[in-house]
Amino acid sequence: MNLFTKQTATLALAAGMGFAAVSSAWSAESLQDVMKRRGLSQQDLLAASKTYVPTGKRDEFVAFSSGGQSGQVIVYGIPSMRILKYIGVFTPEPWQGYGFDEESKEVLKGGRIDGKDITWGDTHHPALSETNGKYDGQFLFINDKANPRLAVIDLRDFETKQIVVNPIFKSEHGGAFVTPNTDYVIEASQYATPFANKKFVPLERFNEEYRGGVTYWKFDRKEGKIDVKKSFTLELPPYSQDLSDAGKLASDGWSFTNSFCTERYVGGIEKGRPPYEAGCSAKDTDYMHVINWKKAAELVAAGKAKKVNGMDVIPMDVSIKEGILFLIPEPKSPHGVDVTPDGKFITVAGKLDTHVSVYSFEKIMAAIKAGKFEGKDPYGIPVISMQDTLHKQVQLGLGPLHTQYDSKKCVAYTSLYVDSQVAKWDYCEGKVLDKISIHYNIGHLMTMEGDTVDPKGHYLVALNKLAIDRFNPVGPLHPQNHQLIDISNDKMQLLYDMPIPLGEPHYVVAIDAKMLKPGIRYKVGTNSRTDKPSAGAVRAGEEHTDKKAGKVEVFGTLIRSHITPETIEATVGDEITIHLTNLERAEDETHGFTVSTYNVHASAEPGKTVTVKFKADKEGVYPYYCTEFCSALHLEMQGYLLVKPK
Ligand code: CUK
Ligand code: CUA
Repeated sequence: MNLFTKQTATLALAAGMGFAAVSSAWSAESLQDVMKRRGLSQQDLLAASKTYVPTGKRDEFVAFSSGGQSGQVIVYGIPSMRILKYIGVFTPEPWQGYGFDEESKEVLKGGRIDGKDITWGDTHHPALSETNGKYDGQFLFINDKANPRLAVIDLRDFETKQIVVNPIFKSEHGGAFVTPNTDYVIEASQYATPFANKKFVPLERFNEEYRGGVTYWKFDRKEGKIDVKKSFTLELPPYSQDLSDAGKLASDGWSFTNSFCTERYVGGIEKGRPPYEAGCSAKDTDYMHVINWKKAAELVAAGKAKKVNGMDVIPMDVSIKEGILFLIPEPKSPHGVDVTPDGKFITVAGKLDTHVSVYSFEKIMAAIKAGKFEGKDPYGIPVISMQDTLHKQVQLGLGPLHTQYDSKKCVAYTSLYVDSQVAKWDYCEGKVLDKISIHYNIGHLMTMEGDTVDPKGHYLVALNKLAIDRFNPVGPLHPQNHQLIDISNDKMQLLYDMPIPLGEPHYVVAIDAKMLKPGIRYKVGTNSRTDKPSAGAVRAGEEHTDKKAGKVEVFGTLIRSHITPETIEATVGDEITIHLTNLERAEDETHGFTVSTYNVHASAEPGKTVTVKFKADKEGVYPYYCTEFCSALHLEMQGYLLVKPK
């Protein structure tokens, strides 16, 4: 040990001297020298100084990005755009033991559909929990478009705690968006299917028997879980319902969901019919759905809903009769529907229109109150006229998609997909203020806390669909490009390109970093996925192994640099369960655990108890070890599973 210490000290001294020599040589180089050597302009330098976060310093905002087809969430800092974490959500993620230990398998099990494990997801819209319309830093929700699911992530430890399956839909895109106190998480269906998941209905019966809908998942903040029994769905026509937003302040209690393909077109090129994209964009307008969710919840409480597949569903005729559902035409094949911070206006961007349309909530309410409708849709839902409710229409450019808001009054930003631009505009006066080119083809954009009642301004992130030539080539599948834009001045300034190497992010939300207060250790013996004491936890000195016929159950511990027990004995065919409690209290002292060839892995952060389970189906000797380089004697943190023949 003495020798070890001395040797380390000598090495450190040598390394230190080397470094000192190098750094003094470099410090002779001036800023001008570096600019010349690297070909940087003054503008580049300004951008760099706005994004650079010196070593040891932290970012101002933390962003939670959907991971698209990876089924995960990506966490990064703003303005540095440094990736901080991937959170395993719908897809197993071995670093976190997600899907490889028993605790997380229970979470993934919640996402089973028709008895099948679904081990991927298409995440689109993350939503942070809100209190009084402001982010509170407690929870994150994210949807799975491909399989109609919603996940809850607890921001005390950034772990996925729950996945729920929508029993009414087959796909969903219009979630997750939360109501101002996170009473409900809104999830709208995307592609209409036979109502309530009825098995087979031919496409010829599309208009009559196919349906869409909006689900309001009830969130129980105390439990940190969705309460499926208190959630409900509104049955809607077979339009492709799309993005949604909850009203706030002036419009609290209402929600807005737009739609495309209100043509109710059913394709079939094979049968000589025009393709979907033509049939679904034949009309000049689609419908924004205007829903009184507060009253809908009261109707459910009053027993006016029907139980369908275990969920309360409000039939369309009830919604119409009770006056909680209205439609307003919106130009053409819209995408985003975004309520202004004061809740007074709703911005809709029609992908195939060059305008954004700003609707006045006050005018919508006036029309409803006066019973002034231009007619009904084919299902009898009252249609309020666009003219009666429009505040402004502003011509922005080609392919407007999504809108976010600034801390400055009346200022909004809209993504222009076809033009590859961000437009800054004034929604009160209805005029364009500035435009900036991005690279390339922007989908969503996001400003800091820009969908709350209190946007923070500063930065905007453009979520670009194509990167093309922006990064070093890595094969035909390119990363996506998140571009950071400074919006604190009149003119927008492009600061930074950040490749996203994990799926296609659709939307991202960013919160003031000060609002996040994650824990650094668990109470010793915690099952982190249930937030309850683990039945497998033991304290130091209490480790033991129980053997029953065909079963071996280990109650062990992990602490630098030792796994207790050091050997586990079993007979071929035994079911092995290993519980391990990390006894560490020091920050960042995580131990990992795996057993050779049994496809198990757990990440035990300080205090956590993890469980792996498998069948010892082949005789042999299997090393197990800690998978985190946790100390100088990390490699010695090992043991053997001895599986003897029968
Ligand atoms: S998104 Cu999901 S298709 Cu514009 Cu909200 Cu990308
Ligand atoms: Cu514990 Cu390596």
